[in-house]
Amino acid sequence: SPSCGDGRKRNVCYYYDSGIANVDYGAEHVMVPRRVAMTHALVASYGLLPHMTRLRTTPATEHDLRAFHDDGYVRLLRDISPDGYYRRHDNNIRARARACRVGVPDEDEEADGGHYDNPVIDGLWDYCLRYAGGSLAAARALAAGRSDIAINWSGGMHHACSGKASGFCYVNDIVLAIQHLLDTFARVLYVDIDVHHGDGVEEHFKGDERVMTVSFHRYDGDQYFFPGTGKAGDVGEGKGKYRTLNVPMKAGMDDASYLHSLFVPIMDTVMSRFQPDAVVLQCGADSLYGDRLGGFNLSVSGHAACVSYLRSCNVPLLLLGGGGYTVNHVASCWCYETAVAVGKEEEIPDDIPHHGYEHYYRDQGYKLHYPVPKKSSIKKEDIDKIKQDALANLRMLNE
Ligand code: TV1
Ligand code: CA
Ligand code: ZN
Repeated sequence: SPSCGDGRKRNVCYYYDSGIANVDYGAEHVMVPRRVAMTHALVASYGLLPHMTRLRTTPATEHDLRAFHDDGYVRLLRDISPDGYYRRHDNNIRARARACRVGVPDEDEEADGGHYDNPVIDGLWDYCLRYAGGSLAAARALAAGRSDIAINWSGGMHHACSGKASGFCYVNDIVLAIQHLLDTFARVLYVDIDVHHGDGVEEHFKGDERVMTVSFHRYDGDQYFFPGTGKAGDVGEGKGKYRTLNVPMKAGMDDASYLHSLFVPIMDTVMSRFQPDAVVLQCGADSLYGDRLGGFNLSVSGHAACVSYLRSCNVPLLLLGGGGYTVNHVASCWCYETAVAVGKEEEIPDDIPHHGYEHYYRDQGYKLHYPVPKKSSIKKEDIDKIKQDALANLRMLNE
């Protein structure tokens, strides 16, 4: 049964590459890779590292990326640099970049005044190889049976497509990791709790019967919310039909509605119908209360309950990062989820320990579990409808 929760110790492998910490998307940009260094510092200061196997990550290779990405796109990521692109006015690389949506604004962004989702940044190629390398190393550890739970908080870049960048994501480490898991595991379940739709992963596996993708996300219908896809009626196609599940929700989702009314009943059904041999969970922390972009009201413990749920299923589990734009909240969340992975969540104190990034937590009173609003604006009828739509789609699976 999916709820075979037990206190058994898990062998947790943790991948952190400090080479990612100094990557800079630009002064104004909302994506801040330093949040992963903050997470790591918090994990260390809570004394969680000795409970895990900490493994060196080796950057992915060009060959690794080609398992999913187009040749021309891989070459562009390798060849482009801020100097060559912004200053030398190389028309060839500009044309290639435009085609791959790197460093160029889309129509709406142009109007926004030059805020590019996917800028040409210093060390772009190295950054892509490193975060993808972490997810691949984690997938290898699970496939080899060396680990029960493997963690790469730098990964989870779910929007990247085979030939283009999208939504702050250049390389899709999730697709690469799932492809690797499929060499060993017959059925892989992908679950995405980032506030945005996991479109890049869904798109690649929508016709593949071996992979089921489930995304919980904000979807505003006519009111556009990035990336604008992921309605309940999108269920996959061909042999993969009904192995794509979308759970679209309005802003304001709280723990009770998200977890008890949707996540748990839906995932109970997914687990019993699909019976995966491995699970990949994208833990985007932009679904937390107070995120700069998200608009959901989840608490750290509500978000982490999703991790706890999947851990209790006793299936090899890959935990990845993703979105998350209020960096102190992100680090609090991923640190607590690391504690959940090693089974120490009840032992770590709520007071943030003294450490180098301590001052970032001032706004949350130096508490790991910062407060979220008690009152909810979510209507029970709306939640029931979302749940019924999801369960109706799941009834079609294996019929
Ligand atoms: C530079 C500087 C870029 C400030 C981007 C918010 C910025 C955003 C910025 C931003 C921002 C988006 C769109 C519009 C598509 C564009 C990691 C129709 C204050 C996984 C990606 C969201 C989410 C992209 C990624 C989105 C993830 N929102 N300030 N950009 N055009 N882009 O809406 O799922 O979390 O916002
Ligand atoms: Ca999602
Ligand atoms: Zn997101």
